[in-house]
Amino acid sequence: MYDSIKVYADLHPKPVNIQYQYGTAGFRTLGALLESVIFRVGVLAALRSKKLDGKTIGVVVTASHNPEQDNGVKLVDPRGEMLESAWEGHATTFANAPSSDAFIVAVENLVEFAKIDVSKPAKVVYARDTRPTGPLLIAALEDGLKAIGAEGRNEGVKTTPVLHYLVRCINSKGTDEEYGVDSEDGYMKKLSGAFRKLVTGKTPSGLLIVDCANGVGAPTAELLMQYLGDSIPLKLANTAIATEGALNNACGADYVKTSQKLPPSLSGVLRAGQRACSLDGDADRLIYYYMNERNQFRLLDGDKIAALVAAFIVDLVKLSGLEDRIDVGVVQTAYANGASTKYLSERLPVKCVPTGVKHLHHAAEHYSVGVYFEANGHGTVLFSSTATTTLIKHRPSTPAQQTALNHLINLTELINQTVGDALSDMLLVEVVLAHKSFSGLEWDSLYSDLPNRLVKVVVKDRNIFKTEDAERRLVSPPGLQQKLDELIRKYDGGRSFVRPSGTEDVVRVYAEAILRPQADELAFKVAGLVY
Ligand code: NG1
Ligand code: ZN
Repeated sequence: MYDSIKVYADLHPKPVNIQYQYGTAGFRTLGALLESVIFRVGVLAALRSKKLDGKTIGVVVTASHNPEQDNGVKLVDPRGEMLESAWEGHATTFANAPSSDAFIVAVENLVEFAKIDVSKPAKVVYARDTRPTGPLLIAALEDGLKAIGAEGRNEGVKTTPVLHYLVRCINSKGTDEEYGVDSEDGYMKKLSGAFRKLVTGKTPSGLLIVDCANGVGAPTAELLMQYLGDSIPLKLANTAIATEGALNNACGADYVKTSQKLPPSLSGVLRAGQRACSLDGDADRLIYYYMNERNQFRLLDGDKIAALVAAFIVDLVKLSGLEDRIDVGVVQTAYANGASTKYLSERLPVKCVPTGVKHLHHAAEHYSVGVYFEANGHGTVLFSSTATTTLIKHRPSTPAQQTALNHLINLTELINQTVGDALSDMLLVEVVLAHKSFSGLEWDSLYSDLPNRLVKVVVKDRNIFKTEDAERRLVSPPGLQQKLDELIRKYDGGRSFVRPSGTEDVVRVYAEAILRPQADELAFKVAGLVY
């Protein structure tokens, strides 16, 4: 095994003077710099599979909302969840081994440290997004699998959540927790079947425009539409996956959330009262928006989705008579708008955790039904296995209870339990809007966002910024938090925090206040203190 790894590793040498880090979104940098990393990730994925007795591990080659020239890679654990944290460190060690010999030593160390029986089988399923560097990187990944003798299953171009779904299906096959048919079609059938049941008898609230960010969400949404038929009127926009430079360019969820603007390609297309949504480059983030009657753009972000969905589920749990047996909770990060936290806290328990989907996901697992969304549109709803069993076994005493129960059971099928999926989340939002007969305006009126500002500050060393209390307070550099507290106190409804980014070499400053100019001023003053 080691001889073969060495031969292949020499084909994919590590560039000198570059340090890689498996961060909250896996490895991510210029696609041209990732060949050696992805080769090594292939070997790592196979070792993880061997460690877990031949269970299938997933690998997705994507850089999500980043520019087209970037790329990245994430590993998926057997239940379709993100890679266990301890192995993130192993991934970083593998990626940074300076030579093929050093890489072999790293492999030997891991085998010994993690007590891996290398004679076990290894299975890896993988996919990529639409980036031009994808095919070359997939070839490097395949070399990694060949080098160690792992069985690979190439899923071609797929969204991140589809790959997570596939991993869960493959590993749960034949168990009593079977998750679904292990194909993209199987997933689309599952989603569309549950959606149709949930909207039976409801009137869809008009055409929904779906901005696909010129990425992998486009072909997937097209396939989904075939399964949805006339159950929902959808129109896809920004579907140019073959156009160079188009991916995430002036479109997509990140563009809309960050610039708080309509993608220029939709201006003149989206009419007053009409709503649209944007996916990101790997279709795991979703942002909604609409034009109000004065033709102004209004954003409906991840916090608004959480508010809409959590309140809907709480009502269904009450209506089905399961209030005492199923607890619903929401998980947010410090970036959640203060108004959303207030709205949600008045209705159900809300927990704040550090940034990054894995923290939200784990915290959501502590509830029977855990709703989590980042403000930027990453999120899903988790039903615990006890809750799912309770739903299936419950015998309601009235027809109204039965209807609510059926809706909850169908929601467990509609919502991706492994990771947030923009398309599944979109259908979820549409279900709630149809049930409540809400337009964008009514949804928006659940609460009014506090004006807020997010700025990036480039600092000499972001590692000196250390936080506590779910990243809401700084413990280092010493004395800085006290200065921030003094400043924040001067602003009506002021809230601000500073944290180092996990994906970029910057420090992020977030600020909100009752009035727009104050939120802006607070953000810039805090940035001044940080710089
Ligand atoms: P960082 O760069 O650590 O702030 C960003 C997002 C996270 C999450 C990750 C992973 C913000 C402020 N931060 O993390 O929410 O989505 O990327 O993609 O949006
Ligand atoms: Zn993404």
